[in-house]
Amino acid sequence: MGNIASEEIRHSREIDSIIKKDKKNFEQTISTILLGAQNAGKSTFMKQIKLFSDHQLTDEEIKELKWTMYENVLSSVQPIADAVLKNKQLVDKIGSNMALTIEAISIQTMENLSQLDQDKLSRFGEIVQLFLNDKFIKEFYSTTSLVLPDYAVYMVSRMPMLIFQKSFVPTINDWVNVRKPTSGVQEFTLNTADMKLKVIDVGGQKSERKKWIHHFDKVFIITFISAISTYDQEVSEEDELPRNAIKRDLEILKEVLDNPFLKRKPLILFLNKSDIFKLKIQVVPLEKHFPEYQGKTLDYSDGIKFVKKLFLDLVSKIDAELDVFPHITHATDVKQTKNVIQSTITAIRNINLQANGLIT
Ligand SMILES: Nc1nc2c(ncn2[C@@H]2O[C@H](COP(=O)(O)OP(=O)(O)OP(=O)(O)O)[C@@H](O)[C@H]2O)c(=O)[nH]1
Ligand SMILES: [Mg+2]
Repeated sequence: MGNIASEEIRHSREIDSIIKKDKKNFEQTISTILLGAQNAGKSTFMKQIKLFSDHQLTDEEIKELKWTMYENVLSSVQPIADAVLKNKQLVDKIGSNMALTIEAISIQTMENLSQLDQDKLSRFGEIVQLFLNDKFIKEFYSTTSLVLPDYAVYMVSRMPMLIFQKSFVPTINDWVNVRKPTSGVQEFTLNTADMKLKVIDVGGQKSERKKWIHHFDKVFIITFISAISTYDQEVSEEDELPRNAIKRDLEILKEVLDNPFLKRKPLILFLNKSDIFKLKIQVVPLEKHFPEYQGKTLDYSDGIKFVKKLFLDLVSKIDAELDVFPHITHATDVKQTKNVIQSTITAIRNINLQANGLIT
């Protein structure tokens, strides 16, 4: 009898100690840093993480968002306007009035826009809309090989006339689709039922990447993002020679994994912009940029498998034992990304429990 009682007490003490250890564990803040080249989608993930925790846009954010959208519209339409102005045949076709309109768009600056009163700003929106509605220009930009920013299609679809109006209130979709390069660092802590997840967002431009190391000692898990839709792009940063954007991402990832602070840190890998990849792979063969590709030509699923393998092979070459959690993502899709965030949180929780010896 006495033996059974002492056994029960011992067992109950063991459970108490696990709960206590667990509680301490859950009170911990776990940090991850979003890494990747510029334009990969890091800040978009940060926004999605905020939305995951029911973030509402503040007045300040809405105001800033409007101006970022104006900037994005301008930098989407200006390359088209400049290209039209260089095309003499097209200028003859569209007529002198429209040519003047296009010149007004071509020379516009954000500084100038910021000094306009609301009426003039709306008038500018109308001009942009006239330009976009012109049938010759529509035909031109739907067939041209001009490389426009990723957000151009979205911004053009958002009816500049509408977004330059006083009454315009940006939406959550606008928020996740705008482009504003990050400089410096932004942190956000997501409170889940049983842990705090601190997410650190940094800039991906080469000059910003030099600052990443300052945060590495706080990081528990690495999140690396690559825009896989860039498989056909040559990029040249600062004074470097141009190189394929995916190969550049692989080199950045290699540097990250080789960093002594990040040795053995688990890796979440977001192969992002899968929506653009899906459209592009139907017309731009992967083998044109990666001659070693042996999958079916113009095939989404083989293409994804190949790109994923490039990243996983690199990781296992550096550390065959490393925990890697790859996801194919479309970060501007709120619903899909919510699921990705949920499964990432579960993975991080499990890694943390394992690290604390609470599960094997
Ligand atoms: N179509 C599409 N656009 C995306 C996706 N993810 C991000 N974007 C867009 O790509 C642009 C760049 O995204 P950001 O999140 O600002 O990129 P970033 O990695 O933070 O860039 P830096 O701050 O310069 O390092 C934005 O306009 C996003 O809306 C995606 O999966 N699909
Ligand atoms: Mg950013």
